[in-house]
Amino acid sequence: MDKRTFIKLSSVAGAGLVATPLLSSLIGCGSTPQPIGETPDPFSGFTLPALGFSHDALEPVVDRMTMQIHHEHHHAGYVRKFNAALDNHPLRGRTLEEILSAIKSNDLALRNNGGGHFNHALFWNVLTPAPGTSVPKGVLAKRIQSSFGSLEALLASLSAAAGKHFGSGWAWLVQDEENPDRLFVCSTPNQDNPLMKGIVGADIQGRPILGIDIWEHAYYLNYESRRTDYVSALLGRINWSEVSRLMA
Ligand code: MN3
Repeated sequence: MDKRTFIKLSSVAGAGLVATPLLSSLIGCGSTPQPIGETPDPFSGFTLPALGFSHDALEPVVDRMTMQIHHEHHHAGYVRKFNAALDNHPLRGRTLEEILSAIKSNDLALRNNGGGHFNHALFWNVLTPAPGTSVPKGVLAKRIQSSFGSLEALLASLSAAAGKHFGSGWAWLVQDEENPDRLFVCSTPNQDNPLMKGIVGADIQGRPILGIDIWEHAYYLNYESRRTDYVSALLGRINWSEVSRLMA
């Protein structure tokens, strides 16, 4: 897989944008048969990506039931409603990243459900069941060093952003698009993310490379109101090679 990450892959695979029958069949989301005489529509909808691990693989950090509900109900619901919102929408047929960067703030169905799909797909990918086996390396390690001073400082910054965020949302590690060497931490409400140019402030726009779900549904069964405990446990299960791959 090249460095352009799962985002690109999941955009293509999820959107079913690729019109060639070979790739469509390979990625398992080819176009549905069209009645003769109608223009074929290659868009067949975004799909729920599989988890790369079993529901209990992150225990005790994330319990099996939370993981199952989160993936099969919450994330699946975002995908379903996102596809419904794209029906007859001018952005239908565009890639996921294109859609997110073009969403208008008052287009709540697309904003909430498109964001929900992207954010969760990224979230599953940057988690690993194996604690302590992955550390930032290479260019990512250098960028963390130059942007934060140390990995510990980055993790403290993520914990602080997650801890002080009011209500539901996400804490992010973001790559600055103008200066790719610069990484920064921020948080966004609900299912917004730093790709949403028409919605988030210019100071937090960029490429999200690590996201922490701080909705209560992500941790409440196990941690109740102890969000900080959840975040610090989760930060021990980050798949840094995936974070590195997500960089532009
Ligand atoms: Mn969630």
